[in-house]
Amino acid sequence: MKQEIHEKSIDTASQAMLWKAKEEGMETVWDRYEKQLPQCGFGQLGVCCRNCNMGPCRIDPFGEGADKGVCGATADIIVARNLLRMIAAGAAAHSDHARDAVLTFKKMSEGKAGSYRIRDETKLLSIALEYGIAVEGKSCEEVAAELAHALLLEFGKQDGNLLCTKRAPGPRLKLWTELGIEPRGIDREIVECMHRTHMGVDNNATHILLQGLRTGLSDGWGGSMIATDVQDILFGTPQPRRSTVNLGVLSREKINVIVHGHEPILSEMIVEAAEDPELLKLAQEKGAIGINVAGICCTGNETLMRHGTPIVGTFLQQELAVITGAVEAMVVDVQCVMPSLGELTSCYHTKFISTSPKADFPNTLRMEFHEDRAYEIAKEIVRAAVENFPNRIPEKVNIPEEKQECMVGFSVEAILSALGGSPDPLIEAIKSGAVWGIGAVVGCNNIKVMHNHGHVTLVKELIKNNVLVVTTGCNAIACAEAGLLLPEAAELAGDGLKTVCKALGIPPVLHMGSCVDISRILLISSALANRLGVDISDLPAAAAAPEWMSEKAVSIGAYVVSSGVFTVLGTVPPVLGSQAVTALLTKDLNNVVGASFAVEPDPFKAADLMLEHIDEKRKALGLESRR
Ligand code: NFS
Ligand code: SF4
Repeated sequence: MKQEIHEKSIDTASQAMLWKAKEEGMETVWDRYEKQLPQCGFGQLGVCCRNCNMGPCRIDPFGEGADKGVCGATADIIVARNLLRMIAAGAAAHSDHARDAVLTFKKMSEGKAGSYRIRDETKLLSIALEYGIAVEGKSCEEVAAELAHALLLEFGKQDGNLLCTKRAPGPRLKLWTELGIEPRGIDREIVECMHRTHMGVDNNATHILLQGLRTGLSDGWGGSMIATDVQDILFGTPQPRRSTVNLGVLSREKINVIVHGHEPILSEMIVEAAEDPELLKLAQEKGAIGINVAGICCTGNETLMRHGTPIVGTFLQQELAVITGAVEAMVVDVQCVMPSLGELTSCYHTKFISTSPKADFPNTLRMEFHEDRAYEIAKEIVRAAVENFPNRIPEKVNIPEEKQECMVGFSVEAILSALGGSPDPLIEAIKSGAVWGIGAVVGCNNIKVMHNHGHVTLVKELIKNNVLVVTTGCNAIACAEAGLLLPEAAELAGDGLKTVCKALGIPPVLHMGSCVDISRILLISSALANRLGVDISDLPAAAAAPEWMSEKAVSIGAYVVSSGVFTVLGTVPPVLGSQAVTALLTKDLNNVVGASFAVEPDPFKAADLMLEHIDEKRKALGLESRR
């Protein structure tokens, strides 16, 4: 199954870099995928188990070979256990990111992380109140210290439930409590997944999956939400601003520093260090006219929406950025960083700098990041990039022309303020049918899907049908590259949505941030449901992850569905080896949490499924519906 370059990505800048890679004999993720084909059928179905050393075991999907693992585990048990481990890993990634944000916040409050300060006092105070902290007569630092303490308790809590879930509408919270899936301590849920999937513990697929929902909820309404809150307090709550995206944001004359990964704790400092007069002077001495910081993946989304720092690309563009030959430093922290960057950067002048004490990669320059010396270390990193500029090899430099303008930074606060302070105008627009519904489209790129095709096609279909789209993660970057994050993109929307966007001056696709910021989507859903006096599952809303690949996406899927939102997956999760698990996820969950999953690789059909669902919900609310 050899793909031509124009079949690999819808983005012409990416295609150009794939041509360059071919000419220069560079291997990319597309080549490695081809070498993996055909991928293992047992793995695709989720029916292999390595959870103990009597295995590995696998179940024959055709019913001819083994129908049980050595211990007697059936396909249902094995598939459910594997899925639970994916959820645990995803929830762990988001929540451990949150923990580091809270620990930085704590150090800041103790005066031990001098480079950081409180940027959003209002948010600090309102969240402190939510956690039952009295704020009167206390300094911001004192409040911050108490809040940090309360937030840290959420991770290691041994009694009671998470406090963040109280933000969910009453009926939803009640349902979780009745089902026994109201999350307890965040770490506890993740540990319990690992315990339950150990050989000979939890061997009932439904029971296993309920733990999956609870763990997902501890991510969405716990870890991810805490990450968003604390990052807003420390770095500012995003407000709408303009920026540019795609490989063309790399500069020919400036030093290019890419920040890639997920945690803004470091990238915030890099953005600041890139404006340091001393480093700017050094840059000039090295023959550059400045320092250009640009992002990839979610750390990119974080600096994009808070500072307007440009974005180089989505997950599948990380290697292509290096192949431009114009990157002085690829600075990475955690998550979604391909280890292949080690070998690739060594073929160019690019310095591959790994910074997280948790994450090292082949061939990196280790420059470990610690909050107490945050700015100093960020300066050292940027200095390493600046000093690398003279090593750029002019013959190897080819930066694609493509760069696209975008409007980003729609936090819940920003959306409400665009609406004049309350969700009512949006509710009125939904009632009148001008806005037919809300579509949350999120998630990764996956090499199994033509790069950005699923994202862009699905989102275009939705806005054409007057569905207002909210987006995060790599979908947001894909939409930005396709020009969909501009008020002018309202021209591509149906008449109703077009009118609303023009009246408010907003794009039809709202960039709400990084993947942990899907918590913002939960909160806006909660606000709409509360205002309408219904549950989230009653809203004319649907979600999709057209090109998902990460375990984080599995955890996200678990909490979005548990929160009551129908979710369409564009790539097939490894569950089809169990009819019971498949039926549970795609049907039976409806009777449990009022929402379920669907799997639909064709983005047009996926849009239809979402529209159908939105129609049903409109009808149930007594609103005009089409079908
Ligand atoms: Ni989300 Fe963001 Fe992208 Fe997927 Fe990776 S960067 S945290 S996991 S690939 S959307
Ligand atoms: Fe095989 Fe059971 Fe061990 Fe899994 S836990 S490897 S199915 S024996």
